[in-house]
Amino acid sequence: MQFIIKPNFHDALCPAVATNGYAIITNVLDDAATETLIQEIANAGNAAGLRKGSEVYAIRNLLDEAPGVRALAHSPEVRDLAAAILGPDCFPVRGILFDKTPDANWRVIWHQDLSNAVRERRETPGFGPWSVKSGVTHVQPLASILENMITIRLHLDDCTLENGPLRVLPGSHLAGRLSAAEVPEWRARVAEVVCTVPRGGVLLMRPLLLHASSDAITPGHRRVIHIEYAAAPLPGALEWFETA
Ligand SMILES: O=C(O)CCC(=O)C(=O)O
Repeated sequence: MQFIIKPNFHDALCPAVATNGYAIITNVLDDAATETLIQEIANAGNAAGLRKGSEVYAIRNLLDEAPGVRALAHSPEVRDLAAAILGPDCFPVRGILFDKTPDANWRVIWHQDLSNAVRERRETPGFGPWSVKSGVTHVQPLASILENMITIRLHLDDCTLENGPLRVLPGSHLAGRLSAAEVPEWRARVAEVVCTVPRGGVLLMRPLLLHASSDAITPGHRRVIHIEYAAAPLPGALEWFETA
């Protein structure tokens, strides 16, 4: 698979992620890579897609379900984006596909991403509650784990104002894990940014960044490959679900 990475992306990327909690880079995937990934996603969706009616709106455990996405997550080009933030030891720990279509349309309210996928439940101080999603154990870790992660969202379609882009509150990733009461305070204080991203582009975001998205208002796909990276093992006997 071929990718195109803009030269010198590090210059703007690191300060933007540090201050705002997110950054957008265009032209990361070329057209051929994007089409290959769309095919991979379609095949994986047939087997493992979460559906509304007949249409797939998400695929969990994406690195297992789509070998090409695992290759993408480990490719030097994409991994380098994570390494710019986390350092050279980073590795992908979870992959999810998100799509919005006319029949499988959805929204999410303001939230932080608070769950890690792990191999099995091992009680660990500061970790919990636990849940199981698509057969995989998840746990809410200490905030310090989430503060040292980065998510790379690769866009396989143009994501415009019309098809439910992610909206974010810049800087909210610096406030730790927020209580339900703190979320509306952040919304009142900080103007949201709508993250439109062209096909082939990437949105990097810290998991603790407050984000939301609305239903798509025009028909079509809004496919996003969401890959989370970490750079250190989990404490105690806990293990990331994905380690290689
Ligand atoms: O893709 C979206 O619009 C929302 C994704 C989301 O809620 C998440 O990553 O937690």
